[in-house]
Amino acid sequence: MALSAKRYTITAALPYTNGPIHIGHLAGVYVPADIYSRYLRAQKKDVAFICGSDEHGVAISIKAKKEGVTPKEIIDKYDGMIRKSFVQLGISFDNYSRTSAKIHHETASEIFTKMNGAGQFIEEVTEQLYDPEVNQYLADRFVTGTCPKCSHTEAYGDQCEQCGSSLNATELINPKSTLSGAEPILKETKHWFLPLDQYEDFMKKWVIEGHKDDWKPNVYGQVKSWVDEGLRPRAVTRDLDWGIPVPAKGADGKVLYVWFDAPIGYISSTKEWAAKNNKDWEPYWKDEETSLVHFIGKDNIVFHCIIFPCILKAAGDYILPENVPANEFLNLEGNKISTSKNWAVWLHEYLEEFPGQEDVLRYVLTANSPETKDNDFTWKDFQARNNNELVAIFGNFINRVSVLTQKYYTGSVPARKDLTKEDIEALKKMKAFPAIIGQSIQRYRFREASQELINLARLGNKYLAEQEPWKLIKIDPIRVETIMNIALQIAAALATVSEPFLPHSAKKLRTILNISNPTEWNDISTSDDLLVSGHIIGKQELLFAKVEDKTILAQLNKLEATKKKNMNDNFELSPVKENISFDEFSALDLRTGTIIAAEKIKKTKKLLHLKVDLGFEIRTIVSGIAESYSPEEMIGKKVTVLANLNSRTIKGVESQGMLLMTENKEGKLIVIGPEDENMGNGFEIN
Ligand code: B3M
Ligand code: ZN
Repeated sequence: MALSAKRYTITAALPYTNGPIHIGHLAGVYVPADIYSRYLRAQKKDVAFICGSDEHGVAISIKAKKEGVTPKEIIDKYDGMIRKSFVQLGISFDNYSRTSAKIHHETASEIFTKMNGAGQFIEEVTEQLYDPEVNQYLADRFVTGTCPKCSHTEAYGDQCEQCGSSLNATELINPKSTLSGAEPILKETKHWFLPLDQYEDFMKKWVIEGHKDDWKPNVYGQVKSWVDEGLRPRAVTRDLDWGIPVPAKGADGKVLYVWFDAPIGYISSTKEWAAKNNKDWEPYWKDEETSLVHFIGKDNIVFHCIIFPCILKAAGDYILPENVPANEFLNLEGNKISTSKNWAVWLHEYLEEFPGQEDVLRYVLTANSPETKDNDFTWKDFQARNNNELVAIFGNFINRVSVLTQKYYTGSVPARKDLTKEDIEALKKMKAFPAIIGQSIQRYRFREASQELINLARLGNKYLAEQEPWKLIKIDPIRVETIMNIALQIAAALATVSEPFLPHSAKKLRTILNISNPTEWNDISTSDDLLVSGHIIGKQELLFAKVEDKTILAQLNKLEATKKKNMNDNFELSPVKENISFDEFSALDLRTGTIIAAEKIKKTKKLLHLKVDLGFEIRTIVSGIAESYSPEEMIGKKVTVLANLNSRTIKGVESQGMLLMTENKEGKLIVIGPEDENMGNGFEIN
């Protein structure tokens, strides 16, 4: 694989401005896209790295409704937040625009108008889902129902997030309005449809035959299965009040479907960038010698590999993506990341809580990237990767080199003398790394690339450990000059090749080594001196800091608190039962008690055989709580007992009463007893 294109248009999925960025977004899209773009720049390529906020669509309307504010307020808030956090993390977009920008409305309208004029849509009145309670058509996220493909019960009107299928709202089984909960009715309305069925041959040729070997199997496989199933026309307009008005006759009150306008946002953002930089945007989208690459998450595959390419093709002289290296999903501590459940590590919070450790997150998300399968982010792994890899390998090597250079030569790079076999070998290996890392990046294997980066630091550590300059310094100081010179070359190579992955640390490393013009990536393999002898390195400082246990614990506690909150927030309480008389209540004899013995009833899963001290007597109670409490946990517990319940024989044991209990959202039974530990037994509750 060679980087032979004349220029590169790299896009990263436009984030919806209905919430902040989390680690799932970063691992799936922005970190790999940034590594790729930074690497291309290091190769002296002409790159436009393009992104922006996706500000239309139902996701935004829903958020605004929920918070009782206007969509504009929502998009302004999150657009500001997202931009700032991307900058802090070092995501090096050449341009970050927004789809509410004038240039985008114009560009999307122009493309629609051109396609419409060329007869590329089918205008048709069809029956669509309609919410009779709020008088609104339902599409996309305004409606959920059961997916006809995989039976997931919460599929959206345009897509099922479980199986990735793209859907028309009318295909949902048991549809339900997310606005009112109402069952939608069907109502006629006119829409503009993109006849995807007419693009089947194009898709077969372009992707199924053309990208069989160079697209990731997960991406290729998804596209192939859709094309094999047969493509159906898809509406590209909606009856909504938030979006880009449809520029056509008879389209009052209609807007463009968000997935029609959003990908065009890449083009508008490129235009905005070109205008700011006195460039021509067109070659970045129209010249065959441009390589267009879309970085996205797997839920966006259909839009970037089928719908948008068909739009580009229909719109005329546009190029098609050369690759769409979509990632799988990242989970968090074993559970699916969820914005609505606040189950996420939010970028803006991370940046606040881990100042100066931006690169740690970049590194962990790369080293554990969901490239070929879903992956799990855990705080323990975060700590381990930082402490065992960044600190113990990379940081440790740099620290040894800079401390010893200061100590032996007051910071001046010593000259190499005669080289041993080991020296030659170390230099040779070092020179091979830029190409090895580059190859992995070019193949979109960012995890592998990040491990090769650490391997380069490992090489340096191993070399020092074997040569032991700290032992030789007294016996053979001349030899030590050569050793330290070679170690310094490796450190300088790291300053160059770490840049795409760890831009903040690469900068710091350049300060530590006092280099303003690091050796170019491609020159490392042929350069003999990345640092010339006599060069004075900078002040020693630590490149990476250890992450302590208490920091990890704090994060885990935060997640635990979220779990608790969700449990109580989302609990559906049962309706109140019919009233009873006071006499009926008084008829219940409730007593305080203490469990004095507990054991499992054999051959049952749920039952415990309990002995309860009621003060005036000891009762036997059989209780179905074995899946929630172990016998050991029960012994000594204060409980409330219904003491005048007819006895029942369960599994051969006579049960003489019942314990009061409730059940939490996860189905765990919770024993209800007197709060006071010193409460005596047998006291009546009334
Ligand atoms: N806003 C994606 C999403 O977060 C969507 C991407 C648009 S890319 C043109 O699923
Ligand atoms: Zn599905």
